[in-house]
Amino acid sequence: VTNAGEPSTKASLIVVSNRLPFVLIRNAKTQELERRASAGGLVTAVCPVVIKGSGLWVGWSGIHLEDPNEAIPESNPNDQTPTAGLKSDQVVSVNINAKIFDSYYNGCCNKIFWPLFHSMPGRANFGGEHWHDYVTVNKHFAVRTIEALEKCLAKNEGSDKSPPIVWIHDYHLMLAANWVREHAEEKNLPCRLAFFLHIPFPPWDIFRLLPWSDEILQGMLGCDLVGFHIQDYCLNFVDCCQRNLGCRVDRNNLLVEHGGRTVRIRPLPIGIPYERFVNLATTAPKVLKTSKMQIILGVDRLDYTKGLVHRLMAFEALLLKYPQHKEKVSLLQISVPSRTDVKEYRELKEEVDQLVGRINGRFTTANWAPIRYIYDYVSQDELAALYRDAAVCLVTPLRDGMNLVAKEFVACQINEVPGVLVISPFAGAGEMMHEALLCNPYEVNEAAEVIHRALTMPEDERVLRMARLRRREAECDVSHWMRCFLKAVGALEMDDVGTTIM
Ligand code: ADQ
Repeated sequence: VTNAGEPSTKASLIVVSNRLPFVLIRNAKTQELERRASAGGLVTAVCPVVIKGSGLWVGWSGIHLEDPNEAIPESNPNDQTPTAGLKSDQVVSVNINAKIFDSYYNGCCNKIFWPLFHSMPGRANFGGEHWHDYVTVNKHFAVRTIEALEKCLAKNEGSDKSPPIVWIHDYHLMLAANWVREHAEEKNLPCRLAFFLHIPFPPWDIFRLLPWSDEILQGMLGCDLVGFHIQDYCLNFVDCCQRNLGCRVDRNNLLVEHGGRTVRIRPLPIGIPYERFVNLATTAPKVLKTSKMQIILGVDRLDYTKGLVHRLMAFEALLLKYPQHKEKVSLLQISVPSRTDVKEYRELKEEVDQLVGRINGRFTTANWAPIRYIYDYVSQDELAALYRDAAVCLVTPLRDGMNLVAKEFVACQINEVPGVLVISPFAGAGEMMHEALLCNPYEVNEAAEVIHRALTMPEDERVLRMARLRRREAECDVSHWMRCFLKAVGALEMDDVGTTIM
């Protein structure tokens, strides 16, 4: 099945997310605001649809503006990224008092929802004041979204466009949809409302620990369509609606009745810009100089959900049990700094630093260090070269909504003799990437066995497994995800239907 071309729709798309698809920075010399582009997969897929359909993007710009009416600059003329075509009148920036924003973002989103939704309630810190600020910020986003909707409808007046689609993203904005619906109904503004959660939705027994669980469900049920990465998260959500709110549900067809409406719940597994990674891997110069050393690669945000401590312990167990790998194998772990304002993340950094030091101290020889650890952001080129030339990629989160690293690794595997993907069943990606080696990160000794198996896998088996993994990711790339979303919300142009893989 071919999957070429951008998906198209007759409706304008209004995306609402915590962050805009670029950040604003203030030029120290001129004091003017400037855009700094972002190149994530989500932006690559969604931005062209927003631009083409004269839609809008609502979100925070990454800077707290003293004057909330200060104009958003146009993109830099040299900008080649997907956001370049997004005009400033297509951007609705949300400005919130810095203290309230910090309480909403770090206090509530990162310290309550993030651990709880990853089924780690022991790490959640339920603070009532943070919830209060979460409510305030979500209300403000809803107000700005209504302004965006009014602007969009005014612009589309007289055209043959269908009602705009308002697409709200992620755990930062789980309450906003209901208020958007209420205001839109009051003001008679036609629209379709959709939500997508990028992290797992937990089982009822975990979800009900949340003091505000009913409010969250009611917020999300303000939408016509609620999307998750995989079927399990959909079923968890349906279950919670039934048990918390007493909604009538249809588990087979993933439907929830609420407030006299039927809400559709859909698995919409996200993909990556596959071709972009293939091209990067084709042109990126070599980064690893010693071709004889087998590299085991880990690439993650430094987050406790990613299972880094368990991974390091599994690698240590490998060296103890299979000493033949000493001086032949090296673990290259790249961790991008993340949420450094949160204490748990600073403590995790300390723990990882110490563990890397201890393992290296134990095994290092005059010519070899078992672990190379980079705590930094690396460029897309460098990342692609590492993905391409690694023998094994370890994607072993304790829990992860999807995990894009597994998909990026597979896309970059263009060498004749490919590497091996090791994946945790607790990542959404582990559900679909059947040809990878499964590894339970909690079982450290067993994980060491899986890594050994990956390092010693016969060439023909590697080739077969990788070919199948690559084919699936090529087909189910991020444009395919966008197309599936438009189809689920009932807004895909007819010409596009033929190329949709479900
Ligand atoms: P994340 O938790 O951020 O995303 P993931 O899906 O793995 O996790 O995406 C991380 C991205 O950051 C990848 O594109 C990767 O290339 C990049 N990255 C990581 N380390 C880097 C480094 N050191 N330098 C440069 N780039 C680096 C959330 C959810 C996931 C879900 C996505 C998308 O937690 O489960 O897959 O959203 O829905």
